[in-house]
Amino acid sequence: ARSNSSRIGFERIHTYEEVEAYLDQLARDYPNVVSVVLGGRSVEGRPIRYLKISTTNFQDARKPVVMIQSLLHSREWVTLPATLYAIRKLVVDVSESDLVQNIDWIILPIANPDGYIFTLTDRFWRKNRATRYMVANRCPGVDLNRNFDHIWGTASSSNPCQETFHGAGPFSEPEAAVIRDIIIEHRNRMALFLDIHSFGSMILFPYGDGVLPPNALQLNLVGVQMAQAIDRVKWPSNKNYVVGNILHVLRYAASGGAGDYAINVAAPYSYTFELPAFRNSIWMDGFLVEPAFIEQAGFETWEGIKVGARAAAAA
Ligand code: ING
Ligand code: ZN
Repeated sequence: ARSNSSRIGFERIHTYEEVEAYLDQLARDYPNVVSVVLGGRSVEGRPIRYLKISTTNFQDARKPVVMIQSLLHSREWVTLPATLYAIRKLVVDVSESDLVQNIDWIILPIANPDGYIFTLTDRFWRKNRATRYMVANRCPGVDLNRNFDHIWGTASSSNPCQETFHGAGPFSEPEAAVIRDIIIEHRNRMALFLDIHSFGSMILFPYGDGVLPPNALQLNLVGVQMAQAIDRVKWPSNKNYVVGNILHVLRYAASGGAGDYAINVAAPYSYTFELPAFRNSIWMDGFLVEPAFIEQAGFETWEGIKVGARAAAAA
C-alpha cells in the first residue's frame, strides 16, 4: 500500500523518529522541491537533518533564503508542530505558492535531538547532553542558545550545573556548529532567520545585551506586523504578542544566542519567537500545552512566518 505519511496529524507532538521518517517521506513524495540534508551529528551521534525546500534546487542566487529552526531547547515541545505546520503549508497543502516560488527555505525541526530524546525521561530538559563538562559525574549539558559566537560568555553561566551553561567556547557544541555552518553557507542571501522557542507570546530581536542593530526600526516594524498577523487569529483567551529587543522585553541579558549570530553573519531580519503555552483552556506560563492547542500553534505561527518571510524577502 502506498504510504500517506506526507500528511501528518497535529493531535499530538511527533517523536524524533517520526520526524526523521517524515522528512524522508517528503523528499520521496516531492523530489523536485524537497531534499533532506545531513548537517552533522549531535554529541550522542544522532544525525541532525534539515530540509531544503526550493523550486530551483537552491541554484538561483537571486532568491532570498529563509531559515526556521525549532527545539534548540528540547523542552519547548510546541515549537516542533509549529515548524512542521510550516513545512506542510510550503510543500503539501500549498495555499500561497509565491512563498515557495520566490523564496528558498531551510527548515531544521529538531535542532537538539539528544535533548529532545531525553525529555521523554526528564520532560523539562533544556540543554544538549554533553558529558565532557560534568563534575563528579553530575550536570551534563550546554545551553545551545548561549553557545554561539556573539559576545559569548558575557551573560551566561560558566557553571555546568546551570541552565544557561555556555560550554567551552563559541561553537564548542556540534549542534550549534551545524547551525553556524548552515548560516555561513547561505550568508549572502539569507533574508530571515527564525529561532522558535517557548514560552511567552513574544517576538524578540537582537541583541541579547540590549544593544540595537542598525536596522532595529525595521526589525521592530516587521516584528509588529508578524505579531498583528498572529493576534488576528489567536484564540481569544490567549494574550497578544509582545514585540521588542531581547533584553528590553525579557529584562534579562543573554549572550551567545543563535539569532544574534545570524544577524551578524547573514540575516538582516533575525527573530526569536516565544510561542504561547496554553493548557487548561487558558494562557499559562510553562512548556506544557494541551493537545487541542497543537495545531492552533502551528496555524497561528504560520500567519506570522508568512508576513515575516514576505517582508524580509522584499527588503
Ligand atoms: N528564551 C530564550 C533563552 O534562550 C533568548 C530567550 C532569546 C535568549 C534570544 C537569547 C536570545 O533564554 C527561551 N525560552 O529559551
Ligand atoms: Zn528556548
